[in-house]
Amino acid sequence: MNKQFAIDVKEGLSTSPKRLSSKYFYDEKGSALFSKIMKLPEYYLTNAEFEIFEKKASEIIKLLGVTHQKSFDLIELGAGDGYKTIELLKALDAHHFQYQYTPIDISAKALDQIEKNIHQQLPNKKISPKLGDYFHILHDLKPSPLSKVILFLGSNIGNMENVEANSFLTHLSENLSKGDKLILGVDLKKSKDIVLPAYNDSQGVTSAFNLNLLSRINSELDADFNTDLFEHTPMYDEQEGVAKSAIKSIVNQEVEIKSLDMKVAFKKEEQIHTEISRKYDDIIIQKICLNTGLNIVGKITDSQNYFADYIIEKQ
Ligand code: AVI
Repeated sequence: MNKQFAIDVKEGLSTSPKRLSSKYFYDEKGSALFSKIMKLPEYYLTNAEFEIFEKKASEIIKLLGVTHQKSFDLIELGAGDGYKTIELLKALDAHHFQYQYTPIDISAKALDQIEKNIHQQLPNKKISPKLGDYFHILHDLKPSPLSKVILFLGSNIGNMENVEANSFLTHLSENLSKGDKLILGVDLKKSKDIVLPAYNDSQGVTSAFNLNLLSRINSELDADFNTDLFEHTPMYDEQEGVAKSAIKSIVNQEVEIKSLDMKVAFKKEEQIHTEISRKYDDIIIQKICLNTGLNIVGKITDSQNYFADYIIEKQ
């Protein structure tokens, strides 16, 4: 049993309002559902960022300030299947840059997938995937004499509150040296008509992704959630620029979680908050970079201005 999961579920379902962390979405089934989400027509984020890497890789490379004389480390945090990054690798190779690509992920399956994808598209490319915690690995890589370019794409930072994002960037910055760069991919603030469907798709994949958290509690903590009695509830606060997902109980009910020796009562309409997906503008990016030792040096957007990759430098 995952001890931290048990502790967090117990705490999250004992407080009011109830909450469960989105970091627990990604068990095997959840990761497969997220891969499906990224291919949904409503989930514009992936295509928008792909377009940036496909069409504007040269601009990105210019802002990175890398030179042909010196090799560098290209390190990706939470690499997934590498779909977007491969476009950057192709551009770097086409311009004969020397670099070592290190994707880091906590999932061995994701790293296998990225190796396969790179092997298919760039058969001569040698990569050095690392399995584990981002910061442990970055700490180990810090002594390398090569300069670093870190990739943190897909608006993954948007699943953190601003304060949390600020400490994440502080921690990241501590593991970098002067002049190292970060490419931070973020979803931009935009109208509800575009954002909300991305979190409420017509095929119900996002709903299954959210409700899978209850199935995970059932299987890992011996609980009896009936997922038919709960509903995926997405919201988007346009003013704040935050999409929020919750799971709503559709009846008054009680759920037993045997491993936690706990019974949880739900009122009809009561919600469990599961995820925030923040959308950004320049002001919020500046705010989360404040006092981190990181400076924004550039911003590249897609043609519809849906998504941005900020180029950020360690001072
Ligand atoms: C991983 N993360 C950036 C996704 C997002 O858009 O917040 C997770 C997700 N949740 C629902 N759909 C996708």
